[in-house]
Amino acid sequence: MEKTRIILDTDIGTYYDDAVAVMFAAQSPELQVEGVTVCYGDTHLRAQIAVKVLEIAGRSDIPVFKGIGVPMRDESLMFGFEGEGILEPGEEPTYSDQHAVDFMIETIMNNPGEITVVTLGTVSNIAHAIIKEPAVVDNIKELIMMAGVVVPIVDDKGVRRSPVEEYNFNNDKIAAELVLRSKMPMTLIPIDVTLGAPLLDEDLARIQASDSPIAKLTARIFELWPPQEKLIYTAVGIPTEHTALWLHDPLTVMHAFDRSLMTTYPLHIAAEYNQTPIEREMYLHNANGRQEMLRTNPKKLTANMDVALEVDGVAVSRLFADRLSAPIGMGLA
Ligand SMILES: [Ca+2]
Repeated sequence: MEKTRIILDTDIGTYYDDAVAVMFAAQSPELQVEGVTVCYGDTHLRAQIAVKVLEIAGRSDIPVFKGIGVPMRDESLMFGFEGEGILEPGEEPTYSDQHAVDFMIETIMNNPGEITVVTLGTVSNIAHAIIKEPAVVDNIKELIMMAGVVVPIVDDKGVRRSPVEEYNFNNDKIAAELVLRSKMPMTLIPIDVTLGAPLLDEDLARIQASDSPIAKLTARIFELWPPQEKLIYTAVGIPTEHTALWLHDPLTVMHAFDRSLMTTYPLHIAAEYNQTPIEREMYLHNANGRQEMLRTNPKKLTANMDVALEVDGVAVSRLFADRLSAPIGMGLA
């Protein structure tokens, strides 16, 4: 089997699903994970968390690279539940000395047309890679991003069930703008689609019943998460009865090797700015004192990327549980 070669770029540590997405990638025989790169905020801590997660998954062969922590403009938000349940107190795993941006450039340029970059956080690292080596745009195979909102979800009573702005693009808006304009081959997996893929109860039960170290870690993360998710939902004004164990990031990794799980359409997506209707303490105000948010509404222009619009949530949940309840080492096959 020819493996899909990926660089997995993640803000592991803040939200629960990055850690399980890294374990999912490590357990996928279809993937050759060239490296895990980390972005946004405390990238030293995130790199350490990634090393620990890969060690638990029996994949210390996958190198980890610290990347860009500071957004291109000085505004950001941070949920901050950093790696709870993953690193033991005082534990200091070590990672590569090479910078994530240099690793991305080197890997893409040495393997023209071979490397897919999958981003699960801000797109800061790939944006910096484009600035430092513009030829990555012509040499990358594909950029798959979990980011943006394309069709905000409203339920039959007219209540909003998904955010109108999305965290990953908004945590480094200038990087997002730069990447969206880059003309590289791109697929966008927006949050309105990933909200169609919750982990189903029977699949969670399979993970909880497994003795494998990744299943145990996944079960622990899923236990810690729901109260934090409720806090976040409350903060962004979404009814908390709609919370679930969303598989945003694992779903995005799946798309690197399985195109049957989501339906994609070619669309034109560009960054535009709106003032947010919701006052949020967690957002820093920009220089004008405004809470300006990046939106990604499709435009009636020539398509510049593929955008996921539908997902087979049951198949996603099943595949996720298959891999995370299995014995470790599956990805080495
Ligand atoms: Ca993430």
